[in-house]
Amino acid sequence: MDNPWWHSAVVYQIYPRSFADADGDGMGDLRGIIDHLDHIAGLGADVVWLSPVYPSPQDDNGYDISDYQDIEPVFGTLADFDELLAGVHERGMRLVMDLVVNHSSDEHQWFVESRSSKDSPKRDWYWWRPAREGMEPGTPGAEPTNWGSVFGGSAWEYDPASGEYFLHIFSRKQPDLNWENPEVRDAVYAMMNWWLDRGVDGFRMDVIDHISKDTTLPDGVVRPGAPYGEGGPHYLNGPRNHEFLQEMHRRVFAGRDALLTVGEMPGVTVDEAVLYTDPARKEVDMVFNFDHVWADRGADPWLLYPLRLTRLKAIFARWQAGLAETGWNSLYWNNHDQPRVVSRYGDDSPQWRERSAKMLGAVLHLHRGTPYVYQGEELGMTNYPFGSIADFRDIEALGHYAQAVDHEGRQPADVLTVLRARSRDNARTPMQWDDSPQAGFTTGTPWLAVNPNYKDINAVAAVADQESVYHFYRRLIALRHEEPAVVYGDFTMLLPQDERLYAYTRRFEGVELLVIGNFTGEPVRADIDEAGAWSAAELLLTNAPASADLVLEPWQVVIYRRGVTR
Ligand code: TEU
Repeated sequence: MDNPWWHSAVVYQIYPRSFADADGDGMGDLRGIIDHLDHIAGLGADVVWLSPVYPSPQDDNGYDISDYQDIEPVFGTLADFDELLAGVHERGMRLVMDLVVNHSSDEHQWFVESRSSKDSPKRDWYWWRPAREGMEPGTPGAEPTNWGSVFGGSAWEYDPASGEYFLHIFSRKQPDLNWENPEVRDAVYAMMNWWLDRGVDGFRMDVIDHISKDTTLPDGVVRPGAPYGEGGPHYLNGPRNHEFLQEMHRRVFAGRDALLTVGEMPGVTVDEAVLYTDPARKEVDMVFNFDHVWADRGADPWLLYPLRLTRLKAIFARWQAGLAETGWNSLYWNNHDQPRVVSRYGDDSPQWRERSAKMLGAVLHLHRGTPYVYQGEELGMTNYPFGSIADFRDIEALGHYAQAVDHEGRQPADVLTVLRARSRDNARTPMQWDDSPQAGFTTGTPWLAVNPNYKDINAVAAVADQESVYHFYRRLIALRHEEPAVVYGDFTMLLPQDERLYAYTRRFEGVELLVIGNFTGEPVRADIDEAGAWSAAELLLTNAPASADLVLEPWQVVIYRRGVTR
């Protein structure tokens, strides 16, 4: 089979609210994106993924969609969208839309109708259930199951008008669609075809491993001290998930060329990912798994642990091996849900910020898979110095704070410490374009504060400096385009027990690459067999002066290339 184009592609993710505001209302928009397409093309990215731009009450910043076939007025119009799409295509790139169909907004017409009466033809488009047997509807504990929602509180919302509850795994303004109902699936596929006919090149599918639920809806296990039971085992990777994706493939993707489909799948295992991405099964091209961004937390997402490099490496090694023969993975450190990687797994102090950002980029991008760059990552943007809860906007952060402080009696200062490190708002502060007020993001008041470090960290400064993180990422992307071993090389993890160095090789058709990243602020010698041979090899890329004997400077990364007999 021919190798698909996306094997050697790099995707750039835009979070439209925070990218560029062309009309001064403090919120990013499509016109702002159009104005900055050259920044992305200049980096060498092949694909632009747009987080949701559809009409939405913005309860979860657009991941609550009230009309799947239009553009949110704050962002622009369908005409602006067509212009953006043309601008992306003119630059030789492709555009991937966010597809959020596990749930809609409660303000979507489908849900409005569904809620209107128990007899509505759309009643069964969502998960409506009566109160727990023997309980008075609307009273505490009467919810149909004990599941908690991801954003805090019960996963069930009581609707006094009909006396029933509807399911929402996320916020109460994000009711789950009932994929068991074929009319729902027909409507979703029709909408997807409409976008593809308009010219878009694929979809990033939000929580697409949540669409098939255990229809018996059993209670979940309650962890000690937890207010709710865990619904996840009953709605993640459910019995019909593969069937639904195969049907989607037949009804939407089959016969269309050059698409990219990526399934966001919190909790997906390697074995399941092989099934989801085996080309012969015709489901999706690649998945987003979460194991490596959950490497510094426990079962409770709000407990912080220092990163253990051996754990991170074990996770990557498992995924690289598991998908070596069949299937494909995506590679990411950052997106709109993750804190900034340089602040998280690197060192964002002025001394090491740029160097550690480059090291992290290189270590990620040289794996096998399709790399994703999240807006600002190419500048080495950092977490935000949040002062108080009033600085946050994200429904997840606010929900967690309320639950932890008001219901679980935790100390506000402790909860803030966790949010500072973990909140999704770290990723959502405005893109830093230049050193003018508001970092050139807006002429108005930004919806979320600009990071005060924008005078030093901004796109104009980075593009002007050949040694910047931006140009390093540009070289990494070029390397993937030029060097087949980056795309197809067999992966071997070295030094798996080392807590300081991340080292591996890639080998393909007579070429071997060696990557070593130093995850510490101290010099570290890489004790790798044949070190002499490697340091004599061609040094493709590094972020600090290279030594002759594989002693890595603080946060240094080296990428060597040599010929080998096959
Ligand atoms: O995220 C799914 C998801 O797993 C997140 O809720 C994750 O658990 C959380 O962000 C960890 O901090 C997707 C979108 O990427 C996210 O922005 C949405 O809020 C969510 O789905 C609901 O649509």
